[in-house]
Amino acid sequence: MAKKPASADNPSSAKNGVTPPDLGGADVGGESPQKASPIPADALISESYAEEQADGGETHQIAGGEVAVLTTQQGIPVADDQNSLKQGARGPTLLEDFHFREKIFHFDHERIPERVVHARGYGAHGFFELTDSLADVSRADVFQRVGEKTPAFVRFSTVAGSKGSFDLARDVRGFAVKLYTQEGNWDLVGNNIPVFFIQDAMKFPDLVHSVKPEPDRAFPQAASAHDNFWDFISLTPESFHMIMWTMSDRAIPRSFRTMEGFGVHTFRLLDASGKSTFVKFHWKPKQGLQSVVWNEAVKINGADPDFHRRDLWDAINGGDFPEWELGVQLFDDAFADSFDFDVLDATKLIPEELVPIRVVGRLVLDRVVDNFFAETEQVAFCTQNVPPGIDFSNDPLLQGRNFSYLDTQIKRLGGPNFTHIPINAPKCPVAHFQQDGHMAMRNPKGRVNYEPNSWGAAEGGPREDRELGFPSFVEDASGRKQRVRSETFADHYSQARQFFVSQTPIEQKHIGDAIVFELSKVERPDIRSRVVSHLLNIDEGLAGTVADGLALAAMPSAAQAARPTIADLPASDALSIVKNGPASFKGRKLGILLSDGADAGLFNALVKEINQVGAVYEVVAPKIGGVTLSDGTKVAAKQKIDGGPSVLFDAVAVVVSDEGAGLLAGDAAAQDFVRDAFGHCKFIGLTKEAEPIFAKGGISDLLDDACIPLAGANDAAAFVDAIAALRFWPRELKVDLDAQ
Ligand code: HDE
Repeated sequence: MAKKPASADNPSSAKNGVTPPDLGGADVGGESPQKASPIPADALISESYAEEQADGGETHQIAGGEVAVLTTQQGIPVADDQNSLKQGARGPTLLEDFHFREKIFHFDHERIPERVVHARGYGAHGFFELTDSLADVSRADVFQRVGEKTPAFVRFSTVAGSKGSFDLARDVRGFAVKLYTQEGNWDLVGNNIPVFFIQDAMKFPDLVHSVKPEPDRAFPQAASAHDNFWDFISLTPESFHMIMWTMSDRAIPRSFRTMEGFGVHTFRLLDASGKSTFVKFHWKPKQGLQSVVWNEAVKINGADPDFHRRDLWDAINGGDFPEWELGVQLFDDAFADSFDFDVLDATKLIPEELVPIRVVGRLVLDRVVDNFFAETEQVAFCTQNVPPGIDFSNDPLLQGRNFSYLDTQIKRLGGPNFTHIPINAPKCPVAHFQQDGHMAMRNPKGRVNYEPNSWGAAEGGPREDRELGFPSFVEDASGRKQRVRSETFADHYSQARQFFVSQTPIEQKHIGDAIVFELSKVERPDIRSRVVSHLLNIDEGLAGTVADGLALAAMPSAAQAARPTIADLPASDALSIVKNGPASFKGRKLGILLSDGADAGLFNALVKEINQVGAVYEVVAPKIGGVTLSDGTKVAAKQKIDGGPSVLFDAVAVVVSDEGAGLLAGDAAAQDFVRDAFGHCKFIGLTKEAEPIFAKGGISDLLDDACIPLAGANDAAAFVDAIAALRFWPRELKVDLDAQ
């Protein structure tokens, strides 16, 4: 008996707990369901498993085509997935119901421990292409042949928040890259900030405990604005360079696509002779740097907590593949010895002006994951994964990380065989004698599982190779065994100051605002004051702004500094976001607020211009069904006005009719739309009919050069040109209390 199709009048889901008559148990063991072309098994289960199973699946017909027959994990076809097995219709559930028990058992075990830090993340596939050979300094295969592409997987993340937290926390972003090279996996587990809070891995648990929700109350989530964090920071002067970065707009990026990435530590490159060159790795976004503003970030977190992951998903699926250049700063011992700071100290960077960046490749993300859990959640980065030709330095933070990552993966992924999971498996040959353990998928074959052995080439298995194998840099190591921090790590403020003076005035203002915001959430005045005492060693103006913003009772004296601040380190343009913004609106999003009767010519011209620069737009309207334009054409909306606030867009245009404006002017969401766009210094295009909305929003008297009149189709091109600037910063001085 062939299976009957499930359809509306023959549903497989029984109401009232009654077994559906057409899917009774008797069918299961009966005539085999119709076999046809292999089912798309990989749509249901993991790739390798799918391959093995591809021929074995059974199918049956439902309205719309053939589908796979639901099975248990053991492959037993399931007759009824709606009702558990009972003794009588109203009787107890029976233990015998293996399908029910397996289903619930598996569900109960769906979660794995989230990452202790960087729990919230989002990944994508792509490739790395070498554009300039590094063969002169590194034997690494990945750096030899210009034009060659190496598969890549990248996971971006926030640090402090849980897996389900919002994307726009003020936080460092992880920028972890796995390159599946022909000599094994290379994991460059970096951040979007080139320095770190601490110098010695010993302090990492304390740092992380301090920033996470406080242990008694379990809040605040994904926020550093609380006593414990600032208490720790105020007692850890080495963190102040990093604090300048995390209080800057770097910590609230517009998109993963608009962030830089940094390897942070000094690594080594080794050539074939074993000669070492120090290296710092940089990822430079082709999209230009861009961030949001804090008030906007807070609102985005409510409007779209998935703002960053959605942005990446949409960009890649829309064919706008994000791209970064890989840059290296190369230097030798002589430079390291002459540099003002220790190159092993992860709280310091090397200004690009001092050691220029050599661009050697590009990273392109062109494929989203098939399954979030299988790939993004299970991906396991380890700083110790480096191929021959790349090596570690003695940075004590890096040395500590090399222990931590492997250790954490064993806990998180449940055993030593996580490299068998496809996302973690190298794409080059793997041969060793390691075996067994939880979830072993591919044990070595044959009789021999040890080495040395005398079974000969065919049976004896793999052998070490002094030529091809991983060489560690050969160096002298001596010194007293002691717990100590090197004297060369002692300058904590000079580069913090250098970062601050390298910012444009608006960026400096944002740093001050952010510190005031954070410390205003700190309950203990002594902690607030202690932070200011450190700021005095960085920039007196900044310390004054913060003291004033907090209404501090008295200015503290400057914190005792282990080394006096070097006040005249030259400003570095590379450290500013504003100085490294995009040249066009490409990859950005315009929000167009439309009403019935809106000017069709203008709307169409805007769409044309936006498409031409490679940007996207979304229509926001009073109703999701859309609007009818002046020429009678209908346009569907992407967002209903109260679900599409202007914080979701890089710029907005308000294109409405008189009648539409009359309706919208009284609506709080529409008022917020224009008021927020204005408050966040965005460019705004507006038809003259839109005026009542701005009046009710209370901003019609404030309109400035970045509020651009749109009289008709002819104004569209100039508007789209103007919005390339992304923000009109002079406005902030007028709309922000902190600027008064
Ligand atoms: Fe990490 N870090 N980290 N970290 N880190 C982890 O590994 C650790 C540090 C970074 O998308 C953990 O798999 C120690 C610096 C990223 O999966 C853990 C120290 C930098 C990611 C861990 C540091 C990073 C992590 C948690 C101080 C920038 C996410 C889960 C010595 C260069 C990778 C995991 C992903 C994740 C330890 C400091 C970047 C616990 C001990 C500095 C991007 O192993």
